[in-house]
Amino acid sequence: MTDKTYTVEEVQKSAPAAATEELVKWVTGVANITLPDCIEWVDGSDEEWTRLTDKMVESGMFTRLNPEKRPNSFLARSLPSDVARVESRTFICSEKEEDAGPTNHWADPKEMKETLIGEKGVFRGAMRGRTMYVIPFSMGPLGGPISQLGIELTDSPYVVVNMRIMTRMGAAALKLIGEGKPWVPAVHSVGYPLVDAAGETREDVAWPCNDTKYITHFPETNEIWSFGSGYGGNALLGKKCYALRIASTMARRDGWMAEHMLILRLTNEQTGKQYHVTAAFPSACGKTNLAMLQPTIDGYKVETIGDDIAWMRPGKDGRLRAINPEAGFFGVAPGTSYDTNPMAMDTMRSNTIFTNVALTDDGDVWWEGIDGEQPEHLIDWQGNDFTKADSEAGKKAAHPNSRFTTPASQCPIICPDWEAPEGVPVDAILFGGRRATNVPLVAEQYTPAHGVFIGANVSSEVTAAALDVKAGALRHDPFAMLPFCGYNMADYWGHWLEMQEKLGDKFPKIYQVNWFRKNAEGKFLWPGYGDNSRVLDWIVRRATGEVEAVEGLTGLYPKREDFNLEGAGVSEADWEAMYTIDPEAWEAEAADTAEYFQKFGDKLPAALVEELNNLKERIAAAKN
Ligand code: SAT
Ligand code: MN
Repeated sequence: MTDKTYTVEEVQKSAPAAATEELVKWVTGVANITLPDCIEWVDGSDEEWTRLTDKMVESGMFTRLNPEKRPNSFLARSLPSDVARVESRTFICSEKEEDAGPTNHWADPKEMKETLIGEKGVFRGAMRGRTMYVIPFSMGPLGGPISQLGIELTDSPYVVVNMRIMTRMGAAALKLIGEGKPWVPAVHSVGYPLVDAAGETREDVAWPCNDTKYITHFPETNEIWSFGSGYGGNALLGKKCYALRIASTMARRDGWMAEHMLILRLTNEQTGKQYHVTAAFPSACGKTNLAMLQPTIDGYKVETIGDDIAWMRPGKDGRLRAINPEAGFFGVAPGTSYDTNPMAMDTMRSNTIFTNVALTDDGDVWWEGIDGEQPEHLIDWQGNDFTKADSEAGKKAAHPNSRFTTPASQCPIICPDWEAPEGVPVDAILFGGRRATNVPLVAEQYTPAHGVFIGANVSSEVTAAALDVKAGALRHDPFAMLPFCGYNMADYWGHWLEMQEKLGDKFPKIYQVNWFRKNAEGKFLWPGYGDNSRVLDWIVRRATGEVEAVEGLTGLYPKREDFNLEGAGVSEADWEAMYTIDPEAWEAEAADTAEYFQKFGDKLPAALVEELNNLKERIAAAKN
């Protein structure tokens, strides 16, 4: 058979008037590699959403949820081989290997391009029999000074409708591109063509994907090419691929920061004073819950700005200003309930896409940890009958990394300024991970460089958010950016130190937090969730100079009498246990840090070596 080939003139005719010649040429080029049946330029309209979701219900990719319970909402079930990010298949293709650094998988850009789009490249004919969608999108409020544009080409309608929730997608973004604003090209294919090179056809499946996967980034040319997966961060290329990996390299070049952080506003209801806090935690460690926190102590109000990514730039006043580049939340479903995160539950009442959760007999969603009794009968995330006996046998009805994609604008406590193009001024930065031992509830930096040391030292017990990393094991996840930093991690630490230097005392103070410490019986010492407001309260009172801190081994600790534990159900013994800092255990931590730092050779900033020495000195003093 002879494949359809596209001419620039033909593609131009199908394109909206705003499409530039450069864009049309690029689209034509990719179409002539991937060979789709047709090209569709998406506009982000309601009509388009309805048409695509109807089509997916018809094809079996989507199950429409009961409109009386969950209006305009859908369930998708992926294959067990495609349920999360695949870190081992994620590549940074910089010219020099050392620019990807020891924490990334590096590939030579020329060789990778050959693998992707060479004569035998995986993208060759990858879209045969499918529609190629052209998705113009903005990360951040349209036209804002911190925002950036992109175009994703994809053969997945699932990606289109998810991108509509997660980004500002469609005609308005294309208009800005048409006006000559720079944009990042991103190409995605599920890698499941419906026609082969010989013209043989095959039926589509509910979740097309490919066992071969490549999630690739070319930081020098700002390109993204992703093949073989339809899931989350592998496929919604505005998110981790662009807003973190590519953006982190752009940010280093241009003097800003792209971070794996939530953003919230905390208002003191007595004084009316507002504080903005950003916080980095590894995937599936509770960023969404903290972003939507319902304080258990009086006097504070929390409003949500973002739950996953923060782009931060120095403002005219010299302070760091943050925007959420996303427009939706792609949150972990299991464990989310009216008890743990009522605001997330209310956000997803309608217009939401659920992936890999369970289905109830009345057409609603269910997952482990949701409110109420487990129904007698469910359909699990793989489409099988599921009863309480299955739960008792240890099976899960929802996949541990099952997700909701839901519009941020529907969050009842979304901050009125969440779309302020110039962002909000950041007052404090938190770093945390899941640590059963050693790390106390909250510690403040001694100095800005010590703050960077705190970030560089984040370790966390691995969650289900990555497919190919053993869950439960402790791993270093500096700044919660291990899977997301697009360049050498040691250079990234250097960039933080430079930004601190540039902003001087306007740079926000850094705090280490840990909600996950356990006692000897394996029980969590800290209630977490709404009670994390107590930690924010202490941080704010530090900022106003109202309370002093005590010098501890890993940072500045709260004085017990300054910390509001009233009604928290935390005993004095629990508090003691959270602040038991064993110098021997920290000696082992410091030795481990020293070994980890060695990976980075002479790129490791001297300031971090000094901070490690300072820690060792504090340990030695504590042992005496
Ligand atoms: O990368 S995803 O967007 O799939 C989710 C995450 O790991 O935070
Ligand atoms: Mn994340």
